[in-house]
Amino acid sequence: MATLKKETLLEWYRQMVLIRLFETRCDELYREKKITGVYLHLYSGHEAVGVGALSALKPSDHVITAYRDHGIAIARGVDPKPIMAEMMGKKTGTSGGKGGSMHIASREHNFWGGYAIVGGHLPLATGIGLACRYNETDEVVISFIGDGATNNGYFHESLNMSQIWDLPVVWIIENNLVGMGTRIEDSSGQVELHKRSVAYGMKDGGRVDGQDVIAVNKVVSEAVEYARKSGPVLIEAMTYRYKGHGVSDKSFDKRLADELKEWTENKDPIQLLKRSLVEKYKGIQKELDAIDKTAAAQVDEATQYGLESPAPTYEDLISNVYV
Ligand SMILES: Cc1ncc(C[n+]2csc(CCOP(=O)(O)OP(=O)(O)O)c2C)c(N)n1
Repeated sequence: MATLKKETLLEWYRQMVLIRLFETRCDELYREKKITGVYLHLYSGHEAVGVGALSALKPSDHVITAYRDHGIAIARGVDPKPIMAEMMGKKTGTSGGKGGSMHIASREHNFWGGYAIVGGHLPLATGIGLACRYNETDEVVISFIGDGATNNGYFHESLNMSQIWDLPVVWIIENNLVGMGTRIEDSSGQVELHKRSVAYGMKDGGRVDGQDVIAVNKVVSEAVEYARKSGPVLIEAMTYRYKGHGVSDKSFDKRLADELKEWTENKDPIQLLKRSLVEKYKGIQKELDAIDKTAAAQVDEATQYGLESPAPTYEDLISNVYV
């Protein structure tokens, strides 16, 4: 923390607060049936992983993730307005309203999505890494991976090939201890998932506290620099999701009530950073309050934008659809 600028820390705080408020609003809008669809996966609790990791990238670098993607899009700098419109299935959404919450993407930000098939985006991350090397750029790809995706065949194929070809991919496992309702110890023989790197001869980026944005940024920054020059790295960030698998999953909260209490009361990434900032900088509370207020207004604005945006027309719906 000593070597980081106050502005940097405040920017990370701002992004994390914006994500949390955005997700909380999405939860409400889903209950009001303004956002529809079978699932809506919130990033609440994971904020420090996305924000810490993506702050290590340049705009020319690449990002890809699974379906818990709204927070990643915000951390990548995508405007919350089209993200919200996408969730409401509106024409002004990031994918014209045809993708929905699991398929947020922005070409302009080299944010390649948002994928619903568990592990399905991992070969794409390898492919983007191959394109970076083939075109002789110095670009890097960050691919987020759920712990539940690490036992899917795509994980093996994608990580192995990235190592064979020394591709510039930083693989970040967001280990939130469960895949839907299955505990990591019930799905993996090796529960320290970063150790999977040994199987591929890949650089082990280790296990990082995913609730500590500063720690995440440090580990990922080193990995990004390594990946630019040398090849892939595997990192495991320990985190926790504060809501159910999707917003309609109630059983999760009941089953793990004690664990949830511990992670929300003592390991909330926003509160941890806030505490450090208040200790270090006298009188910073006013600045933090102003950031909270601006973020809340931005979420209101995004909600209004989504609600007022038109639905896609029939022509919109049949465009860019290939059979
Ligand atoms: C190939 C495939 N199998 C099963 C599913 C159903 N499914 C959706 S999410 C999920 C759990 C994934 O957990 P994890 O990768 O840990 O991500 P998290 O939800 O914890 O972020 C499963 C099994 C799916 N979408 N795709």
